[in-house]
Amino acid sequence: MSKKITKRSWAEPFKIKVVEPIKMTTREHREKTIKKAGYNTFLLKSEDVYIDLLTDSGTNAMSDRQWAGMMMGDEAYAGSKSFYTLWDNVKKYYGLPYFVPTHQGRAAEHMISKILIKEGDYVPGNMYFTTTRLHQELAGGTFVDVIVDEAHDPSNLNPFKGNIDLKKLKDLIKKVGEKKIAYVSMAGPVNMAGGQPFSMANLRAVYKLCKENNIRLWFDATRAVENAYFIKEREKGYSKKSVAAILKEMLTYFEGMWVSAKKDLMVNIGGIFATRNKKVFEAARNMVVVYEGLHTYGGLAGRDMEAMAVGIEEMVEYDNIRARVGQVEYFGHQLDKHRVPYVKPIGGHAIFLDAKKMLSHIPQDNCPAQTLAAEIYVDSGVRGMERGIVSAGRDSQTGKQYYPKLELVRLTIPRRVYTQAHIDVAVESIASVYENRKSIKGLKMTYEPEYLRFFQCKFEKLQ
Ligand code: P70
Repeated sequence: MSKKITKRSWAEPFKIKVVEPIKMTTREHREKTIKKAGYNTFLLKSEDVYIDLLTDSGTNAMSDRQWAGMMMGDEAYAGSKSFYTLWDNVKKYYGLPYFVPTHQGRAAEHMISKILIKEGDYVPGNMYFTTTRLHQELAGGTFVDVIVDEAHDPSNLNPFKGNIDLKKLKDLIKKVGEKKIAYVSMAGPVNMAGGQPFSMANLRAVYKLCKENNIRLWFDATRAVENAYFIKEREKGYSKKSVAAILKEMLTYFEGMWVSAKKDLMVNIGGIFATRNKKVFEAARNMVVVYEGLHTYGGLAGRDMEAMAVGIEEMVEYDNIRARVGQVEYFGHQLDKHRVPYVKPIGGHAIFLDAKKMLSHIPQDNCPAQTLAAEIYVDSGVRGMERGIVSAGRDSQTGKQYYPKLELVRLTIPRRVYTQAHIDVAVESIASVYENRKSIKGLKMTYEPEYLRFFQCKFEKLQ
């Protein structure tokens, strides 16, 4: 007699129509290619990678509807129909009236930083993000981390480790005065903390505090749909609300947002700058013509805007976001079977291996996460990304090295691209590297560029 089935499986809400071949290489080949790349996974050629978990940015599979939209793109220099189609969906799904397209997220970050930050200002936020902080600093601001302490502890199970610590924010306001705070920069889920969300209750409290002190509140909504999904799953009072309704409610608390559309929107390129503040909008619309292109295409082709418009509709579909986060959860649960340490709770877009724990014999100065990412690549051709001391970089004023508490390797899942079998291969490889950890030695940096060094720096293996 078979056992009674009590729990049903879920599956992806799509089937595969087009495939792109990938191929496994030999260990010998990978040893050569990673050495040539200076042990930096960003410097590998993608043809030398088997399963690419470097990022979910621009690496997503578009739907047939999105591809059909590409054919409908209006490539007019001014007043493109595709721009208006996209603007309609920005209004409808994010609820913000004013919109400027950009070629990707950091272009929108550049604009908001230049518009709102004055020399000597502070920009508090729930943990830094590399490009976000750099643009804030280049505009003359100083980023201040006001995320809850739990975010820095990979094994703390708080379901909302992306929350802002209100006391930290209040203390900063008291110390520097509200006039010195350009805006509060809130992201969700928090990428560098392991894809951890903030709660609606926390957002409401932050909004109230900002309002009382006349401080603007801005949103890095790059993966906001994942945050909305976590609110639905984890926060009291939200289980019956749709992801779309939660997303829209989140946006009511912000003056504006920037988005890297290469994530939630499941396109290969694109960014959004949107706000309810007409003055800020006018400044952005004027700035975009200097750096990006006319305000009705902002560095994008008409077809890109068409694909983004469809992506907005698909990103909030429950089955879609559940399968997306579900695949990350599956990855984590398989790793649990091998007792591999990673950041918990499992985040929205990636598994973040705890390299500090996995390679506890390697001092932080010898870059345990950078080392681990290189070792996994050599073992199986699976590519991940360092998120530790190398990514943290240096204080822009003193040049001193930052020492982040988290030393992680991010294995990011592109949306609608890989199957469960690919995840199984990645899990086996990580488990095997973990088993053989004692023989692994650290790295020494040999080349360091000035900005966002993690993209291009190079290393040598310690003997
Ligand atoms: C990633 C990508 C991009 C990103 C983001 C958040 C929360 C803004 C942006 C910028 C790409 C990346 C960027 C820097 C270092 C490594 C990887 N994140 N805000 O893989 O958007 O890339 O479109 O300019 O995650 O996480 P864009």
